Amino acid sequence: MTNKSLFSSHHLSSLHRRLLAAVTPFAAVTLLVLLSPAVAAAGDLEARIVVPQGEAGPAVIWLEGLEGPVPSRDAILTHRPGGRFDPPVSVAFVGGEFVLRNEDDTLHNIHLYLELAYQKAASRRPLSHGATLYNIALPLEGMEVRRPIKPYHRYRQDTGFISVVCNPHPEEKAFVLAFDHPYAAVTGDDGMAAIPDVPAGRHAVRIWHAGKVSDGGMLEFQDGTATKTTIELERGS
Ligand SMILES: [Cu+2]
Repeated sequence: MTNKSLFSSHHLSSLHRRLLAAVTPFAAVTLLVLLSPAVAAAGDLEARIVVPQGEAGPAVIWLEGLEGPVPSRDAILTHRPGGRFDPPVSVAFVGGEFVLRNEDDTLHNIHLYLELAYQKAASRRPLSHGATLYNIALPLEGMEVRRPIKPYHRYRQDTGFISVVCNPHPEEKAFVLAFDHPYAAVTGDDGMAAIPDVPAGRHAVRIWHAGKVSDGGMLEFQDGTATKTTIELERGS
């Protein structure tokens, strides 16, 4: 971009033109960036998710249709003593790794399935769990195996989320939702979830809880302002 095109921009107020005229060309570019409405600050989402009475467990909240820098973070899934999966519900980010661990002194395995919601809807012989992503045997305490989180693992309405089961112990279950953007979080024990730095605009909210995805409506985000919302999930939604 030449200086001429910078100065002729219709976005510039007369004050900005005078400021630009008073500084060197290099500084003018810097100043333009600071004043440009395209360089938006972002706002945080603070959500409280109320699950139906009698139901429990974490929920996952995310924003649809946004792109952003994917966190470089691994998704750790551990078999605790007794065979409990920890955490029972988590988010994973494409490009990281699943870290699959056994901290129990007996054989467990970690079997990740992609739900394949479209296959369940379309087939007369639906797969009970979906398609296998990874099926890892962890016969010894202290074992750890890593596997990549791939782009096709990400949550989409037609492919669904990831169910985790232990084949020898069918009661041991966990759930993972993988994303290729940073705008997703799991609720804590208090039902709160925070998603930082959401770009300004109106975005669609989705919530996963107990194996079901709910539409959380549209939320408006403004630069530098926290958006707070409480979402009450209905039974069977
Ligand atoms: Cu097990």
